[in-house]
Amino acid sequence: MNRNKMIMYVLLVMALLIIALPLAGCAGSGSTAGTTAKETTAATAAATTAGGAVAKNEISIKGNAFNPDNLSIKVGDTVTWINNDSYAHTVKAKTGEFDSGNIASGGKFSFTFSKEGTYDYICAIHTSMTGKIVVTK
Ligand SMILES: [Cu+2]
Repeated sequence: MNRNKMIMYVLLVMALLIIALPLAGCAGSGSTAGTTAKETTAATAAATTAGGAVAKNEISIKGNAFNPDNLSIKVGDTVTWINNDSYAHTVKAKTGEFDSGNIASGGKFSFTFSKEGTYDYICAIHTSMTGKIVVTK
C-alpha cells in the first residue's frame, strides 16, 4: 500500500497548499500604506506694500509754485504742503480758514478740511503763487 500512502500524502500537501496560499497572499499584501508626504512649499506671499508709498493729498511747493495747484478732496481729508524750495513760503487761505505762517525750506504744513467748499489760497510772501482746494462730501 505504498502507492496509496503516496497519493494521500500528495493530496494532503495539495490541500495544505490550497489552504495556505490564500492566507499567504493576504499576509503578503499587507499594509501598503505608502505615506506620500506631500511637500507643502511655504508660499511666503510677500505682501510687500509698495515701498515708495505715494502719499495722498500732498502738495509740493517748488519754484514758487504749488504742485498740484488744484486738488480735489473729500470732507475730512488732510492736505499736506511740503516746501521743496530753499527759502520760506506760506499757505494762506484767501478767506482765512487756514494760514501756515512761514514754512521753512524742507518744512511741512497740514490742514484737515472739515467743510465742503472751494478754498483758494496764496503764499503770503509771493502773492503770485496761487492754489485751490476743492472739498466735496
Ligand atoms: Cu512763497
